[in-house]
Amino acid sequence: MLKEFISVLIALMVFVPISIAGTLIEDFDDGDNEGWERSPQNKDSKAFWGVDKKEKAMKFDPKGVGWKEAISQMNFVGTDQVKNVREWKDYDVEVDIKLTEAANFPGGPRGRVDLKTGGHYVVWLYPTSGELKLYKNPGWDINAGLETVGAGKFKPKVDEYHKVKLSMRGSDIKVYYDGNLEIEAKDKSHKQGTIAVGSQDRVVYFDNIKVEGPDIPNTDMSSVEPEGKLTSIWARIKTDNR
Ligand SMILES: [Ca+2]
Ligand SMILES: [Ca+2]
Repeated sequence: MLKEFISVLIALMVFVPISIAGTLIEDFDDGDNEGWERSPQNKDSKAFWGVDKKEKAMKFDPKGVGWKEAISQMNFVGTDQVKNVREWKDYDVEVDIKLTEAANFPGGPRGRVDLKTGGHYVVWLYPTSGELKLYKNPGWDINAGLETVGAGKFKPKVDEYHKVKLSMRGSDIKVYYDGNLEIEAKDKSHKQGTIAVGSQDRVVYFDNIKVEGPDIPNTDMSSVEPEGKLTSIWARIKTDNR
């Protein structure tokens, strides 16, 4: 009897937390951007999106092109292990952002991105004025009908990482900067979708992305799988013995 009770207790401890919420972590420390893809907008422009090997973070660099050709975003489109990105509904997305100058417009994180239409919520940082803005947009293009959902403040700092969190629970949308609640809003336009990072025309770094919520599978996007590790070790041994 006691044995049964203990096994039920263990089963509850193991399964209950998993059904409540999961966490996806992406710190780019493995140097790849598996699962990330550029949006259709300005996809072929010279503006750069990719993992900076030294910084071990996602980097955007406009590469000197004008903002209209540079403005773009990197979407998390998922992998074989993470297939349900289009169905993510209630979740928090937290991103470390490093500005390289106190100038507009370095962009920010996006949530509930509809990979078909491009509709989304987005936090934009305005380092020149220290404003934070929460927008909604029905498509990929920033001129497709951008609307302000909320506004707040932050203290712009360059060359160091600061946390921006976009929290979406039903129609409650909140934005935190370094853990402080800065924007509280209500909106129903976008109900589900993936995450993204976007910028307009400033060099900016995104790192330590954390997504938490009931639809999110526990995943480390930067872990080296044991199988992959073994394969590379074997390959090295072979090469060494040649
Ligand atoms: Ca990193
Ligand atoms: Ca990876």
